[in-house]
Amino acid sequence: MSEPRRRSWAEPFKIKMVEPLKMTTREEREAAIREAGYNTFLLRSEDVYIDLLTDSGTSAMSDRQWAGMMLGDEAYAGSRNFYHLEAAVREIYGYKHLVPTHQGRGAEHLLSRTLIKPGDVIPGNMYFTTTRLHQELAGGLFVDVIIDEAHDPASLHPFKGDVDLAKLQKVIDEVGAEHIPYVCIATAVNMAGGQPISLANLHKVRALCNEHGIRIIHDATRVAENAYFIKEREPGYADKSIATIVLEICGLTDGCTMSAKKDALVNIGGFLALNEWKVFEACRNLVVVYEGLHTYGGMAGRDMEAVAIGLGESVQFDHIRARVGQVKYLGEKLQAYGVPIVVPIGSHGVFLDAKTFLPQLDQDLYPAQALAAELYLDCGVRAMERGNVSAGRDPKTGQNRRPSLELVRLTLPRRVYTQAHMDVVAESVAEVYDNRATVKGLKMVYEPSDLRFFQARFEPFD
Ligand code: P71
Repeated sequence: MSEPRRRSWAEPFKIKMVEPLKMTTREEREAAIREAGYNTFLLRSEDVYIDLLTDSGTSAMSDRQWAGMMLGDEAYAGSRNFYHLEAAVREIYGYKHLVPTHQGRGAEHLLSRTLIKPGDVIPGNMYFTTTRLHQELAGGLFVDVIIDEAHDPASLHPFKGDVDLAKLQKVIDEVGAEHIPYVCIATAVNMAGGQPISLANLHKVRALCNEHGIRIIHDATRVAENAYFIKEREPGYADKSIATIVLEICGLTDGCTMSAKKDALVNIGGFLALNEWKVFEACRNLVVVYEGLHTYGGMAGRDMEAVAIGLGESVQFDHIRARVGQVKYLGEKLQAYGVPIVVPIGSHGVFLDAKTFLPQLDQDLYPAQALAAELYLDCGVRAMERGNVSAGRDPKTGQNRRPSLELVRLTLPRRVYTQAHMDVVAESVAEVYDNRATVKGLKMVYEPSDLRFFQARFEPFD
């Protein structure tokens, strides 16, 4: 049977269960954001209409995943779901050994403690908040080796996740390969705006690391989304399947940390996967200290089953096309209105360029934080700050890092919202854009010492 003729894509699923949304009044939202210290992380989800805080753990599971939840083998040791997950990781990513963890940062913790010695340097294609913190807690120093274009929201480079090989070579020359336990390579680089790394670049990174005997550890959190962009944009890959591309990416690296809450379409879960037996053995020793027995690592049996099934769904072409397609739909609506966003439009969300959006605000008045609060006030859309608050303070100088990218992320959960929701979001952003001259900055009145963006509190700056 031939496929029905189709001019545009549509969601490759229909909806079987719904969750009603609550709408609020402007007065209610004013009270809620004040109460939350102008930090969208501190809002109650009940006070949010369309929740674009994150795509992490917020996706809708499929009927097959829910059925898998009923097959949970909740034995303390040797759960059948662990073996299923191990087989899925071997088949879909190609890594040999699996250490389950409760979520991505659990894997980062075990890996950092195992491989990093005080004084070590970890080059990477842009920082991620939890990843860098675990590297620092283990005594390491993160060094950014992503191409310059990644720091420019307006650059149209198709692979803004690429590594600048000259920067990487310089780090190796300066500190010596023996002080680099691994190079950290993220796919669909989150903080750059969901920007992919090309396979051509990753092959070169591999060759350089081979020359110096340095490992590559892959942050595989959004590897399927990266693979979709490779299929779309990289010469020679148009006819390859997402699954084949994912295997090629993973095959160029020595192991991965994974937050299964993103690509793998579950509400909780993660893992570490490694090819080297010795590193695996060391991490497996630590997992029982910090997470749980090595055959569940903090997950219930049912959760491991849902991850195993979700990994398979993540590499289906129709799924990933609709997922990235929905992000593109929202991004193009905003572009048509002239709203400054990070280009090319990324994989998991649309990133508003708050510096250009609110040029009247100095970066220490936290323009992205202020813009996220303003968006919530307009119609109850919740976004996330990804700028000066997220970047934190430089441990040496104690000053705000004032990163080049000062962004507000409108992140799309997978399989959760419809095109009509995207239209509402676009209208709300446009409304705030029309009134941008009236938006004021914020001052931080409470600052936690670690990952301050989660719990920091602000007041309007007059
Ligand atoms: C996201 C998250 C969740 C999050 C984490 C920290 C601050 C704000 C939001 C989590 C990731 C990620 C990458 C590339 C590792 C983790 C940690 N992202 N690597 O984007 O995107 O995983 O949350 O499961 O511990 O909202 P974890």
